[in-house]
Amino acid sequence: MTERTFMMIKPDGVQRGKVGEIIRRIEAKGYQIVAMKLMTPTPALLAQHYAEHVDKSFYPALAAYMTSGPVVAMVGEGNEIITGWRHLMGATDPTNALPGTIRGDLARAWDTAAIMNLVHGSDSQSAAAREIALWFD
Ligand code: RTP
Ligand code: MG
Repeated sequence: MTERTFMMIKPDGVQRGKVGEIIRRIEAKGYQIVAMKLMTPTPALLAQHYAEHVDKSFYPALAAYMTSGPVVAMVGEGNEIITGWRHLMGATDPTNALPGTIRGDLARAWDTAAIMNLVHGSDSQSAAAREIALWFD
């Protein structure tokens, strides 16, 4: 089923020059990028985006990481893209992310307060709809 998801290259991906490599992998899979912009998230936007995490102990570190510089916000479209993009990203913790995934191949498995893992993808259809509406007009 063709669907849309919200995809993001996080600040470490932009700062470390991984934008081209990550977009290459998205396009190699056959997914279409139907919207894209470079922007630095405000703390308010980030708190809405990560509403499920705002009360967690790691949230201050996550907010500092995610507002540290520009991100690439994208809407992707393709068959089963919500699940497929999560597979392309790999596991949340780069230590556990398998080789062949973006996080497994490119993220640094450093011990930092926030897990810096290059990319984000919506985890359900309801999250995708909510996040696309939040990040794009
Ligand atoms: P995302 O939402 O960014 O696509 O990542 P995810 O679903 O794989 O992971 P999630 O559990 O939603 O966590 C969101 C982001 O918060 C950071 N995090 N840090 N220090 C920690 O224990 C910790 N746990 C999560 C990561 O950047 C993670 O991607
Ligand atoms: Mg998540």
